[in-house]
Amino acid sequence: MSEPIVAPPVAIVMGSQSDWPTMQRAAEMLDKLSVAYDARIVSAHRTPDRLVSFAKGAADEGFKVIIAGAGGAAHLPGMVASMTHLPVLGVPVQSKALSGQDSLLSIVQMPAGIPVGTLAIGEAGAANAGLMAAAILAISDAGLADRLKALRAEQTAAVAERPA
Ligand code: RP5
Repeated sequence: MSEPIVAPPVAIVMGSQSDWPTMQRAAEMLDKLSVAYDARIVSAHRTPDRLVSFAKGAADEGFKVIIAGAGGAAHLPGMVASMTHLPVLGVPVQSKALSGQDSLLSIVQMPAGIPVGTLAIGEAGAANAGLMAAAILAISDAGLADRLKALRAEQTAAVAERPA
């Protein structure tokens, strides 16, 4: 009997191809932890129909956590969150005009009722979104929890006591 096809638990969506260098940091963290993901470009402004069909169908597709990154007037994470009950982690991509302050404020200031878990601006936020997605999944996956703890221990061991 063939193995059942298991959908990747994490969706990484971003507003533009130009967000990918930032959002790749989330993908790298998930790779390190052997968590499967699907990365897609879904723009709130340029591909609104794609946004609606992705967000409304995400749970049925088998996703468990969504990481959404966008820059500037960054409506993507909030719009996705408005159409799914899945946890949405928002990554403010560093914009050219306002260094990501615009992205941050437009993602973090959600009105009560529709939460977006907002991370830091830029690559650190994307990396932490990957780790946070893994931590959410690790609640019900002991093997992943062990891999997450091992990654933390590795990180701790890599910090020298004194500067070189
Ligand atoms: C947003 O506009 C995207 O998330 C991106 O951060 C920003 C700029 O997009 P491009 O003009 O580079 O496609 O929608």
